[in-house]
Amino acid sequence: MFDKVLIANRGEIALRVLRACRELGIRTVAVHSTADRDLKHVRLADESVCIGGPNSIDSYLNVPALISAAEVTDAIAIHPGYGFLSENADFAERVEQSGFTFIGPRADTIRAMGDKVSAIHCMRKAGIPCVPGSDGPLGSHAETNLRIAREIGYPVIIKAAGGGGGRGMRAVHTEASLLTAISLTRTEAASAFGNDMVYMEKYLENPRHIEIQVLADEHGNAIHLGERDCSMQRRHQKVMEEAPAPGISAKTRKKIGALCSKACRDIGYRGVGTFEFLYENDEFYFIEMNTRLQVEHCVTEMVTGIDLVKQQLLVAAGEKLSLRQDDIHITGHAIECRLNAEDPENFMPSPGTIKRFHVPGGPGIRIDSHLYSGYVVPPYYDSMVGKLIAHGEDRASALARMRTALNEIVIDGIKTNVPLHQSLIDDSNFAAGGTSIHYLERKLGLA
Ligand code: MV4
Repeated sequence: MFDKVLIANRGEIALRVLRACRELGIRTVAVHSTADRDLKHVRLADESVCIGGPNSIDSYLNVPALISAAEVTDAIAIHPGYGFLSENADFAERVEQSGFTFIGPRADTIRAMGDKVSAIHCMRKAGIPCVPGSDGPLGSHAETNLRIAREIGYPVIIKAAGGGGGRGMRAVHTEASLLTAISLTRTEAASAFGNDMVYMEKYLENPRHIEIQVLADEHGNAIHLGERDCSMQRRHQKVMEEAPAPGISAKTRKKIGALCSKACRDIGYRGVGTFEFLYENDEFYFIEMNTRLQVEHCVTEMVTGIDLVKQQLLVAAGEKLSLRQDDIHITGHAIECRLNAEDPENFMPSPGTIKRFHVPGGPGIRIDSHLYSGYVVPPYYDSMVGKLIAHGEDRASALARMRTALNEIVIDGIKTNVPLHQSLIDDSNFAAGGTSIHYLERKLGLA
């Protein structure tokens, strides 16, 4: 196992990774910006290094500073967390070229999945069901593009190969607007991603977002840990996630899960990963693969009893997976509420000093947060300040525990989205389960 790991992230995920390292007897190096000296994990880490100014570009995205910090502290491996450099293939390559282990997939896997056209190509070849579409990038021939859309049938969606996570896409409802939509998406993609490649898919109008968690070692073993429903989102920011997804049978889980683990073996995947699907009329359609640990990994941990971060560290160190598919059982139901430092009315960020922080407790309650009384939430980073997770023997019990916990939690001094979660937990459509990706925005009157 690694002797020392550098945690190239901040906030709750840096703390989560630190805890997993501690359990495995790994020493930790925290890196932080000048605005983040008082982060909880910085105090708990064995060593810490200030790597630059408050803006992410000067610190958490500063590759030379991160590599130098690993060099001066004699770290063996670098954990990228999520966001920042976690899906940057060039960073993974630089880490490995500098003699450290990147805790994640190989750089070429990250690169292949980062290009959405190439990701879909890989997955189609591996037998994963994909959205009917252009089967490759669109060319510049107008008649050909019109014919592709006619064959798929309207509505269609134009997406940038360099996009993902909701960036660089445009739905097209009529033939009259197709060619303009292609040009506009192409131009935006060129300036946003430095890549003007675009592709076309059938536009699914009311899907759910269901993703499959996978875990693979570098010896050709891969398993899946079931699915999560992440449909409750606003402007491509997930608000609540749950596992298992309402209405997905054990038989369906086994079928789609087996396809994902087989695809991992086919592409030589290593580490934790997520296959993102749209789910409509009882069918799964692959859209993207995430090559990082995700924010919502906790709901999978709660229903499987597996520590995904520990597993991630073990496979990164070259160990063989000790878990087999038959060892994986889904027990009960888990829900996660993302806690954001934001105004619950207008969603504007609400940084500031935490005057009081009281955490809820009791059976089945977990809180992953770096907050403490007196901590100052800086204005420079993502507004997520933690996650509240409730597990119960079934969905109704998880919901009841979440309702109790949301009533107990105290975060004074800043505005948070706790009131939004309270209204959602009491929403009758959410309680019924299986609402679409558009539900929350429509409820809020935004769409
Ligand atoms: C789609 C789609 C409908 N049809 N693709 C948005 C984020 C990116 N991961 C893919 N996205 C979508 N792709 C087809 N063919 C609708 C979305 C979409 C969405 C997907 C998942 C979660 C939230 C979403 C919100 C709006 C649109």
